[in-house]
Amino acid sequence: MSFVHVCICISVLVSQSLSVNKDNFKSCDQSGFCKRQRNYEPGESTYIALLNSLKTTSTSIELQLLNKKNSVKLLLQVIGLQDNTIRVKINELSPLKLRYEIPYGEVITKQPVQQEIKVDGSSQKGVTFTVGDTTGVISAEPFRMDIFSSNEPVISLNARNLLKFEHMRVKPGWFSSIGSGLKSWFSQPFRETPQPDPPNDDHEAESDHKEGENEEGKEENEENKEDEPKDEPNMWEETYKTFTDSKPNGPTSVGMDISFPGFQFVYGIPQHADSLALKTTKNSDPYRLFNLDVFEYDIYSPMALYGSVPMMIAHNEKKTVAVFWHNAAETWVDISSNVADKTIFSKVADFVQGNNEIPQTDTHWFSESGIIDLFIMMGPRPKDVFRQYALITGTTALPPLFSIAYHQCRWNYNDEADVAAVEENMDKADIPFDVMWLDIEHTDGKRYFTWANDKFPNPKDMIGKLSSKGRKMVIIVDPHLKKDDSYDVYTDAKSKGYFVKNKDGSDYEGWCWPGTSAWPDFINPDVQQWWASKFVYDTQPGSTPDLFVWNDMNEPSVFNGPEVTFLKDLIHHGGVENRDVHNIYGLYVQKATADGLVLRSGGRDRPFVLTRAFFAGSQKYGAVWTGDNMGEWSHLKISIPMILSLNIAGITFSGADIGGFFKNPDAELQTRWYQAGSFYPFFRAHAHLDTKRREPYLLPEENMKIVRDAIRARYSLLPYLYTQFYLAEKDGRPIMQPLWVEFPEETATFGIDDNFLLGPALLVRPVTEQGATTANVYFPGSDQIWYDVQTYAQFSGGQEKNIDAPLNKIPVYQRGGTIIPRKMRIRRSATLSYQDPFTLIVCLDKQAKALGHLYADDYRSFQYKNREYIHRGLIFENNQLESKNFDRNSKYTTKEWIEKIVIAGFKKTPNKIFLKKSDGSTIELGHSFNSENKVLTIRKPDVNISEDWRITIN
Ligand code: NBV
Repeated sequence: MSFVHVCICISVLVSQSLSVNKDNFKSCDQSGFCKRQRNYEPGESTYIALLNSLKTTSTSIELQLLNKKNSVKLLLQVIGLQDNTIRVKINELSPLKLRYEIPYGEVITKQPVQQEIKVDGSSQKGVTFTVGDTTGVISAEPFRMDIFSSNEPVISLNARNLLKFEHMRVKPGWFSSIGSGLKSWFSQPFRETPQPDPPNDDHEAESDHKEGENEEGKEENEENKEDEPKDEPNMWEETYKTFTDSKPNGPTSVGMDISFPGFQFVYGIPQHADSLALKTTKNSDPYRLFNLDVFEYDIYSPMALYGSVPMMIAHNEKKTVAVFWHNAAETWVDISSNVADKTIFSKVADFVQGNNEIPQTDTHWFSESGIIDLFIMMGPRPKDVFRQYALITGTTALPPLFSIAYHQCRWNYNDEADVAAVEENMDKADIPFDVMWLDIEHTDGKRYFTWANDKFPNPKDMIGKLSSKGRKMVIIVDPHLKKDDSYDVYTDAKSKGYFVKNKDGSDYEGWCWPGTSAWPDFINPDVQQWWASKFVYDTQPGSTPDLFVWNDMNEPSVFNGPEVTFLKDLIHHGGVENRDVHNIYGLYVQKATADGLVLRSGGRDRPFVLTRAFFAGSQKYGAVWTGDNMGEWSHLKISIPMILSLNIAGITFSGADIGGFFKNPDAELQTRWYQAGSFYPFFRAHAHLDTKRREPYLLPEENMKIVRDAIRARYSLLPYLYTQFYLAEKDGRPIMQPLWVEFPEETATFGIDDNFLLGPALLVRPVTEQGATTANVYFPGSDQIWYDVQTYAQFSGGQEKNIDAPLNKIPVYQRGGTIIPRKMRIRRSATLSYQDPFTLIVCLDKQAKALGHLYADDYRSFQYKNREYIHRGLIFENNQLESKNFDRNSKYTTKEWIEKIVIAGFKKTPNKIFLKKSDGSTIELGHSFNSENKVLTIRKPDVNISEDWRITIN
């Protein structure tokens, strides 16, 4: 099939039936290791822990695990980490060849700080240990590990005996056919046997790997050849459709069960188009984590999508724990539960019989290669788990302010005149926006870092015009480079040997948008630097400080590859197979791009890069979106759990294409989508090349006005959102949050994923049903008051209520007890509002108190890391509102001031209101009081936001 054919097929598909072609993607049964691992039923356990091999340091425990069937030994390491976290590594004791481990740097920035682990006792039965508040028991025979929090078991490893390590071995028949010289060479390890992480204190780890032990391991392997698992098809070579994976290392998968006793709900492991609460996979494939470009993806499906975060949270009313499976190979996760599958009748029967079985969720994880490297985060509450995970993989980098405003995108804006016309029309319709986007058609023949000169002859002038209104431009830069000897980016990479290689060492070539293409090997740090250097102003044509980047197709997507991606036996830097690093390729593309944007400003300005493919840790490098969704109501609805799932797995700066990428949404759907999207952390409208134009000013007037209001409301909220991003950078908390994050004890919230919280203070229930004029809103917290953000009408927490929601209404509520900073003067772009004054919205709780944060800086550079920011604490109690410096280290000055304060839930008519400033002066302030809705408005305090002040209401 030619490239033209591929394109035709794609556009035919766009106009015809829209649903994924499942034949293009493997089911578990079609994946050799998935099938083997999933069908594995060990009956009696295969592994025992050899207690006489116990070694300890002040921060780690080591034990050998013996596979009784084939005598292959594994090395178990349990490492205590700071903040109630435990790392469990299982690797082959003496692998024939070093198994891949993700290096410190991009996923996990550096070796996590270790914490003391105390061995409390060891007997014939096993070993007990303590790390911080956590107790663990390693049972020897059969091997299992149980983790307790306050004496209750919360996580068990291998409780179902599904630990299975396909140890590296010599291909059957091959060993006996080679000469003795080769045989002895082969019995040496290819590289050094992996060593445990060194402890980060003075105690030296005793080396476990004594001389000769590798030999011994090999001998065991050889001696026990008969006990090797039977050679099944797909172990040494695997064919899928017309593609053959040569599998030079044979079967190397690793798998283990992880149970969560006491937990009925588990969440996480994005990216899947599914509900937030994960389902049992009894009647489906396991959830798959393998970065893929899935054309027209199905919803409510465990199929893999563009990115992978192998992190899962288990939550109940008392505890929250999480696990992070640190492995970048293709991974599948099976979920079963002892309650979720029960019908209402069996639950009633349980009740009648007094069978109060403790709920439990069992999961089974398996990856095609690498090692088991599991981080166990002990919570005990959601915010603790987010912090613990952030200590491992990092937090979302504080984005520049413009990037959390509204983005106008389409495949494609045709030329400079088109860009100018869209901008003009947006201005005429008075709809603010900050960023214009250009898709692949802006390039010269899909050669990234070039411009189609006929359509975009003066990119710098075009960007300059946008800049004059404070706006920016984003262009797409995909990682496939057109094979063309006159294309300097391609020839440069080629001459440097920077492309991903075939197994024979030649450059890999595949098809993508430009035709035959090659892919820079982003796993190589030199390639990352080389790529970054392409964004330097002198190098990147048409670039200015207001030009930012979008990385698409970085799973990577290869039109003629197996499952539309790389072959697994392609070779990366250091001889590593794609099999080992597949899920981190996209992360490195985004990282290298972000590095480039930082480099071009000499380290001064914050980058903005949107990526489609991602992995754990991608939050450090920019934003993520949910790819090619459809302009259908069901896709609007699923966008909420998809973004929630990304948020709880650390990828907080995320959103979905407003309007849906494929198809032509009608005006109602577009309107409702803008309303929902105005609360996504990343807010961008986008559409496929073949769709009708749908910039918001093209909507029928009534809809246009509603959409304009939604976008303008987003702009008024930017100070609050920006403050939330700042706080998220500090402690890893999600921005878009499931209700249970703030109300962890409220069981009714555990299954809710159509209401969410934006930060801690706003409850949002977007309308996602066609024709709906009401919506069921769940108001969490029986002691809470919620205020409608438009009317200040009050609703008590702890109830679900059907609310009127005609087309112009977004059910959004501010929580009593919170203070939100807003900017009410809406300009053409957020950049133009840098110096504008704030309005504080104070919503009182039942005790007539409220708290809030206000964060401000220059909104674009890294200077905030040099203390140039303002972080105020806003406190309302005893009828006084006070602004206190939250951070004495900060030293930023600004012209921004406070022009208005709204206090909702104020019970009595105020008499006089005074403002006391930091210089000691006191002035009386004007005010008005609405006794009907209990809203007090204080006018013009006119205080600079960096000052201390206090307002007293008499
Ligand atoms: O670059 C074209 C599109 C892009 O608009 C979209 O957002 C990406 O997800 N891209 C995919 C490639 C073509 C998809 C059919």
